Amino acid sequence: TQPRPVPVVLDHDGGVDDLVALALLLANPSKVELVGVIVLDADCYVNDAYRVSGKLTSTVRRAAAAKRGVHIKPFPILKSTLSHGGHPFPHEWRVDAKKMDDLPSLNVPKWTTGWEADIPTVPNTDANTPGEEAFAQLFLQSPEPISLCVTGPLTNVAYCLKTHGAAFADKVKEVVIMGGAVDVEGNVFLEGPDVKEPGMLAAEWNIYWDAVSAKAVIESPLLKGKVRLFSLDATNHVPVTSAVCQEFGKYNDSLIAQFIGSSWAMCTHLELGGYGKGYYAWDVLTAAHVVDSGLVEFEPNVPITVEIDPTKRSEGQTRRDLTGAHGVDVAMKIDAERFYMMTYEAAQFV
Ligand code: AGV
Ligand code: CA
Repeated sequence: TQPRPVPVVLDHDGGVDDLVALALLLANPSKVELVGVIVLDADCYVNDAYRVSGKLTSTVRRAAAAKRGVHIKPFPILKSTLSHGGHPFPHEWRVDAKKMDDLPSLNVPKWTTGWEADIPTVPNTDANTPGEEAFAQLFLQSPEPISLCVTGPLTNVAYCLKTHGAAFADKVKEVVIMGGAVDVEGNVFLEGPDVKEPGMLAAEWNIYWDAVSAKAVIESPLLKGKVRLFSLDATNHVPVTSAVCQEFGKYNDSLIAQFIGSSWAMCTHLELGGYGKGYYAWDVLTAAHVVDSGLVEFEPNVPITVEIDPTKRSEGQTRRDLTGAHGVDVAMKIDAERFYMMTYEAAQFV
């Protein structure tokens, strides 16, 4: 008999790959039961990414019921009110969710009309409850531990730990995080008048955006043994190339293939270099682990410390710290072929 699908919450920040990660989770209802999604105003403008999350969810849910007789339970989609002014993501990246909101595959009337009404609220919360608190309540009110997949900065999770402590942490089965760069270069390339020094920084963007929250989560004693880190060490193995993108043309009769293919097509120009230096399936790989835990081998219990000193050039760096009390599991060996195949399979779901 099939094992029961694992309950999963996705905490994302509306980048192209965050939303492709949501598509991957939605397309695997026999493995994953999404019980909630929260959107953070980091690598997006939160209202755009909220709309994309809602329309994508309604599209896959309604099409799965109509075409496959598969019933995906509705789940809350929340907007975090938290922000962090320090290091905003570049505007050119943050507008990607707005472009995705206009994709034809997300605007098929029968799949999206009235999508807002498909979204339930979290029990015991109302319209005045901030999204991050409703997110905490998803865990507190759950009868069983939930797998938490975080594909943006760790701001919401740090809020939950700070506000609810062990009551929250006890309901977390594992926290699977896209973030950091352990043995490889970071990806925060900043130049300009407001930057300390031009050139490469040591940090990865999700950690850099809110290093204090990242430190609180990655070094949390309450989450000991539960943190799995998908740093650039792993995600560097899954570039989004034109060849990968064009493969989705084979499945163009499917809505999810159209959605992923056209979303990736907005990113492949970064192969050419310049600012940003390539696009990767960072968050999709991270989500793929909760669908199929056989995809990745971890280096277990790596003691990691997060640099939070804003006067240092290495702010946001995640480095090995041999004096650390306990470590996190860091994804190191990736079966990239198997990963890409998973995305092509998901593309054909509806
Ligand atoms: O550092 C990777 C994280 C992932 O969560 N994000 C993008 C992914 O959603 C920030 C980022 C780094 N480089 C980027 C990013 C780029 N070239 N475009 C957009 N976002
Ligand atoms: Ca992201």
